[in-house]
Amino acid sequence: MTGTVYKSTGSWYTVKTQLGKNYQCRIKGRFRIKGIKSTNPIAVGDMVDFELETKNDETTGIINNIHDRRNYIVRKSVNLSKQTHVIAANIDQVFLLVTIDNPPTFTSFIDRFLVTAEAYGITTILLFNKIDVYDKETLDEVRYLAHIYRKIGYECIGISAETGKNIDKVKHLMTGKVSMFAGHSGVGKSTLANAIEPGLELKTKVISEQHQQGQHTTTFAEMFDLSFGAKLIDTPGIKGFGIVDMDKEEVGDYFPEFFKLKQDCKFNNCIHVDEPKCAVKQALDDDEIAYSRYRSYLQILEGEDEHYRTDNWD
Ligand SMILES: Nc1nc2c(ncn2[C@@H]2O[C@H](COP(=O)(O)OP(=O)(O)OP(=O)(O)O)[C@@H](O)[C@H]2O)c(=O)[nH]1
Ligand SMILES: [Mg+2]
Ligand SMILES: [Zn+2]
Repeated sequence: MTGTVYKSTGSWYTVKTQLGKNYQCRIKGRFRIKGIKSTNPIAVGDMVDFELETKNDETTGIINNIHDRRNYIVRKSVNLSKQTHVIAANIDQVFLLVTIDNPPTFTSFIDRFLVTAEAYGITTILLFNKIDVYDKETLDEVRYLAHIYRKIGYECIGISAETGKNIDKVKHLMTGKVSMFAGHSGVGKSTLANAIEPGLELKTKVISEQHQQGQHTTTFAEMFDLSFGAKLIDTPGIKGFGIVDMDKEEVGDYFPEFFKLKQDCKFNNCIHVDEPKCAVKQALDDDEIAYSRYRSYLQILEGEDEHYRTDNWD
């Protein structure tokens, strides 16, 4: 039998067949995919083959093969273990939810996420959530960030999962596709999912309860079939985002606005740091490239992991 992984809790996988039947499956023995060293061999979105096994009147599945992935999103933990974890596989697009405060999302995090998505060729749309509670100054910050990222080519939408503002636009973009919701814990991923599909009733948490460290409301990634012909993967909040190993010369290719200028740099292997006649640095001087983007670029180049700067948010 063949199916798609809808949920994974570590040892059990919920696999849905094309006919819409769910099976609880396990992996037998060691299961490794060439080239990826990750803590989870199989992720939500994976296509797998499995055999049924019945014991004591209970039918479960044993996964014996995983189909090649079209793409996947990984994160590297920023703790000492440096292990990578595949968040989801075979996705069409990611909606990265960003909030300015409660919790704060810094550009270093946004940029790291975008680099990872670019590296795997996955379209990312930025959703600036909670615009219903922002004061004028905070809204200006949203506009400024949206301006920076739109100029690069990323679609940006200001939304409120609470009031429903611009939710129709998100639904429209999701139709006919597999979308993943990503972002820090507390940005409103599950609240947005509930606003889009009221029957889902996913668990969400009030902000005051969330201040205890290490608290995630959503603990496992899970895929849902929505009523308007869309698939959604809700994911647990991610904190720091370590970039999976990349060559220094490669990093700039995943900053689309740098990549466009690369051909104008004097040296074709320019990494836009100390080289003379660098088109990227020229564009930075001319305010054509945002300083925050260049700063993120240098951090990634130096291999610095992102350390999330507040203690309360996970
Ligand atoms: N004012 C306002 N609050 C929101 C909005 N969206 C979400 N919230 C609140 O933010 C809090 C966190 O929302 P969740 O949906 O649980 O956040 P999450 O991103 O799923 O968090 P994790 O599952 O921990 O990753 C809840 O109290 C929501 O009510 C919004 O648009 N406006
Ligand atoms: Mg959630
Ligand atoms: Zn250059």
